[in-house]
This record gives sequence, structure tokens and C-alpha cells, in this order.
Amino acid sequence: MGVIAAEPFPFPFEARSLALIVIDMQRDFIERGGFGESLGNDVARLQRIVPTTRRLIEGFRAHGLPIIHTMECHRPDLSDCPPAKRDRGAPRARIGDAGPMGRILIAGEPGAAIVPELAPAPGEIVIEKPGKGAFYATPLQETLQRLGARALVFAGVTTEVCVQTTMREANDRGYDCLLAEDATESYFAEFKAATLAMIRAQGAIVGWTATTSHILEGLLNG
Ligand code: TIU
Repeated sequence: MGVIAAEPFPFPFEARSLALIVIDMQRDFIERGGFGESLGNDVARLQRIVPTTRRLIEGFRAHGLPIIHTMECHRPDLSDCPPAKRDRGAPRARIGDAGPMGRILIAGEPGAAIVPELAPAPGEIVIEKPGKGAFYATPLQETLQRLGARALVFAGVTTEVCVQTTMREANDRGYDCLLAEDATESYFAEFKAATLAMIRAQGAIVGWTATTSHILEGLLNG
């Protein structure tokens, strides 16, 4: 049994049942001209976590532990994009519209790809998801069961939207969930801080948080 120094108390795990889930580190959220910027956000905030997320991924690779990458994206005919999602608000460009990185948030377009620094290695699992949570309308649950995963480390963007939604879904399904504090980011500093606090409040009601360094140290001793 390994342990990772975490908040609100140490995170116990068995190495053979630990997996990393990297949420939506796509160009559409992290680079200019994509979905994130179309919503009025400053994407530079998100670019800062790319090196830390890479360290975390490389640590899991070095230990031969499973890595799952998710991508928020839709079919070209938008049949899996509810009109309520596409029509909401007044973005500069909507899901499916043409942009500088191709059609916004559409599977197979350049903007929907994971940023090159974090590109999935051969054999790593990639899950395309139409929602904010990674369990809705995806094979994630069966994938985790097949891997024998019981404890999940989370990274990615954005902290309070797709990462938190997926952690809550995983927590309700019985997984122990740990969020890498410095490998997740929000367009809103205060939302990230609030999310970290609410996840670990009430005795880890949703899960734990820890730094990437502590997670990697824990893996060495696991
Ligand atoms: N807008 C925002 O903060 N996030 C999303 O739309 N998707 C994800 O978080 N991946």
C-alpha cells in the first residue's frame, strides 16, 4: 500500500489499481482561437500548467501505470451536441463554427486535438466525451473496470467545469479521487481555489488534492 501526502489527509492507494485521468488538455481550451477564447476567456492562464501536467504524465508512464486522456468534442453533424449547449450565451463562435483551428470542438479538427506536448503515447486510452463529465455517454466506466482501477489521479482543465464534474461522477461510483493542484487550471483563479477547497472539505467529501511533486514521490514509494 502506497500513500501520497495530500489534503485533507494522506491519500492511500494500491499501485496496481491507480490510474491517471488527464481531462481535456486540448488546443481548443489552451490556445488562442479556440472554444475557450470564444467564450471570452484568457487562455494564457491554462498554458502555464502544461509543463507540470507533462511531468505527471511522464511519472505515470515511468511506473507503467494506466493513463486516460479525455477530449471534449462533438461529431461533425453535431448529433451529440444538445442545442441547449450550442445555443447558450453569446460566444464569438459557437461549437461547430469554423475558426482558425478548424471547426470549434469538433472531433478530428486541429483545435480538438490534445496539445502536442501532452499527446497520448501509443497504448494510452483516449476518451471523447460530449459532456463536461467524462462518464456521460462514454465507455469510461467499463474502461476503469477493465483496468482494475480503484483510485484515480486527476489533472487537466478546467478545474471547476470538466475536472470537478468528472471527479464528482467518479466519487459517486466509488473511486478514491485525487486532484493534482498544480496540473489543473481554471480561467478564473477564484473558481480554482474554491474548487480545491470544496473537494477536500468535510473530510474529503469529493476527494483529495496534492501537488505533482508529492504525487510523484508517492508513486516512488508505492
Ligand atoms: N468553459 C470551461 O471552463 N470549460 C469547458 O467548457 N470545458 C472543460 O472544462 N473541459
